[in-house]
Formats: sequence, C-alpha cells, structure tokens
Amino acid sequence: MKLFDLTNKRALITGGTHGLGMAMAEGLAQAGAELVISSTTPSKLEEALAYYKSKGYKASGYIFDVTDEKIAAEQIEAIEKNQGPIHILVNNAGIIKREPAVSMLIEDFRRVIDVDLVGAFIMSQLVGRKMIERNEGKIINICSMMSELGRNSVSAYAAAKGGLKMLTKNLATEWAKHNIQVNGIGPGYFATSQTEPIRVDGNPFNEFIISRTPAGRWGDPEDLAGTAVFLASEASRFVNGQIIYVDGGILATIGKPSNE
Ligand code: GCO
Repeated sequence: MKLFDLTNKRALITGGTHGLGMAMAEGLAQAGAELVISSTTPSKLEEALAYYKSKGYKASGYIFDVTDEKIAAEQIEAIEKNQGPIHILVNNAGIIKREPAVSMLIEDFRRVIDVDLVGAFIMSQLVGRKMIERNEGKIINICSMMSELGRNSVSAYAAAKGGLKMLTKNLATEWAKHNIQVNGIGPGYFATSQTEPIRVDGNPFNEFIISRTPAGRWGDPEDLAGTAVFLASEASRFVNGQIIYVDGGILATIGKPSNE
C-alpha cells in the first residue's frame, strides 16, 4: 500500500531500545523506514541494534539524553550528516515515578517533567527546524492514558503527559503550514517493563486493568505498530494535532461494577 509505505524514510525513535519504542520502531521498519535509535545506555543500545539488524532492518544508534539540549543538538547534526535527513521523529523516551503527591520529592517531579515533556520539546525544536527547511516532517509524541486521566501516585507523570498532549496541539498549530504533521499516540495499559511492577501477580492493579479495559486484556506492544505507521506516513497527511488512543477502549467507558 503506497499510502503507508515508508521506503526511503528515516525515523528517529528516542528510547527505542525496548518496550513500546521498540515495537513502534519495528512497525516503521517493516513499512520500509530506516531506523535511528537514541538511548542514554550504551549496553541497551547495542543490544537493540543487534536485534534490529538480526531482523534485517537498517538501524543506527546514538547515545544522548533528550534533556541535554546542547548534546542533543550535536547528535542531531551528526545523525543528519552520517545517516541523512530525519523524516519522522518519535518522541518516545520517558520515565515514571510512582509516589503519592504528599511525599513526592520535588527533584523527582522535576526530572519526570524534564524527560517526558521538556525532552520532547527539545527534540521537536531541533528536528522541527530541519523539517521546516525541508517543508516535510512527521512528529509523533507518545502520550498516555495519563494525558486524560489522573491516578494515585503518578502526579508528575500525568502532569507531563497532559502537557505533552497540549504541546502536540501547539506544535501542530505552528508547523502544519510547513507540511509537518504533529500528532500523538496515547497507549492504554501495555505489558512492558515500565508496567511490570503494577502487573505482577497478586497486585490488584493487574485485575483492575483487565476489568477496566473493554478489550479485556493488557495491550501487547505490537498493537501500536499500525497507528505508528499511519501517523508516520502519507496516509495521515491532513491529520494534525490529534492524539490517537490505542487503549482497548478504556477511555470510551465509565467502567463496570465487579459483578458484571
Ligand atoms: C501508571 C502509569 C503508567 C502507564 C501508562 C498508561 O498508571 O502507573 O500511568 O504506568 O503505563 O502510561 O497509559
């Protein structure tokens, strides 16, 4: 399908070494894209690149922290010089701190906002400037259920992801005229290492999510690939500032009592 074809496109996926980032990177690669992966951890990056290469995908890796605008700027220059133009930016790198608001350390709150929100802005600005010059680009911000809903213990994460949703709309507003589509994906609850602590057997949260999700299960990271390809491709050329929730229906429903 030509509309969804990503041949000759290059996608930078921040934090694309595992979990949702990896599943989305794989989807993009299967649609033809060349991958560029960033990470803060050399060993994780090497492992991921070996995996991508074993699958036959063209992939390169760069080590930097998305919150360090100076180093990130140098690395974006290096990527464009060594690999070529970045056509697709997936702002996927993120962290979470689960701690009640009353005892959350300010330092932890700031770090979550810095990585999940400011980091996405830094990357969008750096890559966005290049996309503006080329009059072409796709930016996909990885939002969350917490872009819409609150939950005990995730104040910083919810504030950052709510902010990322609005940043998506704002960048879409400013850059649509440059033929750059900025959109977001809001994953529901997915089985990844990030959710491992709340998925373990015996944690009531596990049961809660399964019953709270109309589809009746945790998301499988591969469930995100189709939406990532859509938002990265020509197929979404008039889609601007949308957050597509891939959540098995959680946001569609008020939920149900335990006896139903
Ligand atoms: C939580 C957090 C995350 C979720 C996710 C939901 O509830 O602890 O919200 O762990 O994985 O981002 O979309």
